[in-house]
Amino acid sequence: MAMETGLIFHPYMRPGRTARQTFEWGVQNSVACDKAGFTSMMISEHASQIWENIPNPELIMAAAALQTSQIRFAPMAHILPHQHPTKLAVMIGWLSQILEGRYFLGIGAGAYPQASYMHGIKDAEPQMLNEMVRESLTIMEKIWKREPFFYEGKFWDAGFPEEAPAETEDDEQHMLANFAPYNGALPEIAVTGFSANSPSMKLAGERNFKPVSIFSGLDALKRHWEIYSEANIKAGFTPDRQRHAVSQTVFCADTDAEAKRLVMEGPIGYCFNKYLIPIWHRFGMMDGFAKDAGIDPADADLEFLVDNVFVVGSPDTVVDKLNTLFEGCGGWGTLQVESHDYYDDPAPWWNSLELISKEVAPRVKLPGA
Ligand code: FMN
Repeated sequence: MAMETGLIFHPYMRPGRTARQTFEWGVQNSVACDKAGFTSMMISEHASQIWENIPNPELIMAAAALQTSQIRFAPMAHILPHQHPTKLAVMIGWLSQILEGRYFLGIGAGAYPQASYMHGIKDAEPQMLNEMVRESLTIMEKIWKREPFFYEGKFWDAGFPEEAPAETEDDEQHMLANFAPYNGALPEIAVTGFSANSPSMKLAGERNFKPVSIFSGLDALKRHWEIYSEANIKAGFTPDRQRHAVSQTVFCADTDAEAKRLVMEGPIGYCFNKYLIPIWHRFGMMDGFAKDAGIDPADADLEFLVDNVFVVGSPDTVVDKLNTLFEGCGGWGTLQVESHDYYDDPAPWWNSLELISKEVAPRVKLPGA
């Protein structure tokens, strides 16, 4: 079994990109990844960030449904505290039918307090957000079952009506629409984990959902797996590292020097200097990377990240770096490549995706292999 490759599309478009450009870049990436053999594409949902400018990941998936044939899509993540669970459950069911099952569902509590604020949550306490995630899931699962209920929750009320009997033999006006996910099966659910003592990883383990982490240093990643597997075993399941997806900045070119130049001087370097390095300092992510390399987090700059944290280089170098990373943390099943804004000059990006999927992934040693 080979390591799977996925794309995660946040999409880190530089300020000034129009909605049309972002949307077009999303659909182009889905088609390119489908052709290159990527198994999944995850698309973020953000209402507040100019650099993460997709409020409705489902629109890109719907546009890509008719232009792709193999790749699976997931919102990563729908932010459950920000919407009514029935509205979301019905949309998800319909989209999974449109995609004829090439769909799984990423859920999250929300990363940015500004986005929570916009949805009426003034003090976004993690504990409350996580409770909202759990209640939303309970309601969505009931809606997908299509059995009559009425639920009065702490955050939302919702129900499913009884279908009225037919008045005459050929009467169809009483029939209820079926927006359950494709084939009536629950979609696979994936949960995003970020913090060291991740409540999301605990939820994923308890419910046997797919764990998805952002790479934020070896300790955090090892901790995610521990939290997930402990909860998973306690709930009677057998944890499978193959299901763990980890997102990482990966860029491949024909030579190491070319790859480093394209990252330092291109869209990835620009995005990190302007947006992600300050954010990583703010969210404490830099601490883990600095600890792994034995430096002061304040000294972590773009070149440090390119050389020590990102996976950048020729295919041989990228394989070596991934194998070393896997030895250090136990490995994972899907490498979720972080996408960037190569809209103006996409050729190096398409080349990188092809190399990662065709020349790197088959040579990475998987956990237990
Ligand atoms: N938060 C968002 O507001 N929108 C997103 O699209 C989003 N995507 C994420 C993707 C990944 C891979 C990860 C790891 C996190 C993402 N988040 C996103 C953050 C989550 O909403 C949430 O804040 C985080 O996973 C909480 O993790 P914790 O339970 O480990 O503290």
